[in-house]
Amino acid sequence: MRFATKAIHVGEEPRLEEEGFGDVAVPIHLSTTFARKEVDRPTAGYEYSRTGNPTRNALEKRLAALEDAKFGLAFASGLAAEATLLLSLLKNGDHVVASDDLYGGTRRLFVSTLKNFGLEFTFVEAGDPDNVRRGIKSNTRLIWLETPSNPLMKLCDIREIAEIAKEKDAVTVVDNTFMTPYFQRPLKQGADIVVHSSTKYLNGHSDVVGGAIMLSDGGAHEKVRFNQNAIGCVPSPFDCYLVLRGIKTLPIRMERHSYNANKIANYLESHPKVKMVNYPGLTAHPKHALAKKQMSGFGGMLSFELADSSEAIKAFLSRLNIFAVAESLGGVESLIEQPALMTHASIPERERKAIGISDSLVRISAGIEDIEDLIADLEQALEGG
Ligand code: P1T
Repeated sequence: MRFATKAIHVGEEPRLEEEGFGDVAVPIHLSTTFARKEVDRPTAGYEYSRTGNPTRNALEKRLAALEDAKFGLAFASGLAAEATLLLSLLKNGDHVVASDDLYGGTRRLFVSTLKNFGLEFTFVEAGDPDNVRRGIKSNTRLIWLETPSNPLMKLCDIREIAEIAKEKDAVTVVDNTFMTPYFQRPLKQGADIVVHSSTKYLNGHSDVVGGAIMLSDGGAHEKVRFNQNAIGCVPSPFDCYLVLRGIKTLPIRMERHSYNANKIANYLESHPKVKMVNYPGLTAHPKHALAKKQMSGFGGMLSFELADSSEAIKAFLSRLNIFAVAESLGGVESLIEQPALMTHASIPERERKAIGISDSLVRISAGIEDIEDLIADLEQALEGG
């Protein structure tokens, strides 16, 4: 089965026999518990909804299929997935090498929460695989990559870094939120585990907070599955239904997000008030060649720096009519934000500057509206004042 077919059908096959009604859309199983005929035999394998739920099960099958993984697991948020994963695979004293440019909340989880449990983190500019190699220590168990990164759209070579990790017996995890499996398949390139904030493109309509893990190693899956239940950061059946519904249109949405982002990036690149644009689809992007090799599209995210003062940037943002000034990304509506003040404000200023996130950086999540309207909105906001 190809991608768009899987996105619609896997996990949601109509049940025509037994007790089935032939539903073509998965039922939302709200029941928190499941009665059994015999005390030692859960009905159809279901006991309690934190442990397993039929609607979540349908979503988990779909998630696995999209990344060509053996297993998929759904969580209550992207960060819940990340925390559960690291607490499942690592123990006190283990070390992680992570790319330096990460979603601010991921970095906060690592340095403010998980550090207190004896996990160590080293952040490196992973665009150069030698930096990853140099970051590895005798206790390194895991490499964490975000490519393209949030918010600077930096890329790293998954294949090359996964090989370095394998030499050292470390697991490679890729946060594939920005590209989605439609444009990038980290597992095919040697990574061991993929994580997602399904809040973003997978759901695609800015009405669910969710997370996902996809992997093929049975041992690792068992540990994460155990802690999905033991820690309990599970999504509601209604949220699972919404993500399943959102995924059905992922391929056509991603094409349009990418088309619009490409047009916006080109428009901004030639605007005199714009100092620089970060978008992997631009030939000026330092990793454009890697982007063409590693991804099958360039995605809907971009960031840029304005030459203006922070007051002027504030005024520019307030003049926008169609773009909403908001955190998050990956929904059908276009969003714009200033990472230093919003999504990445939890990173101390000195570290933020060292990574390259300047106060004048602006990030766009291109929606799927008509591109003429989006460019016109940016144009009037840039020209105004
Ligand atoms: O928000 P949550 O579903 O918990 O996902 C966290 C997360 C993980 N990984 C990436 C790449 C992300 O972008 C996010 C969340 N990001 C935003 C809210 C944002 O505006 O960037």
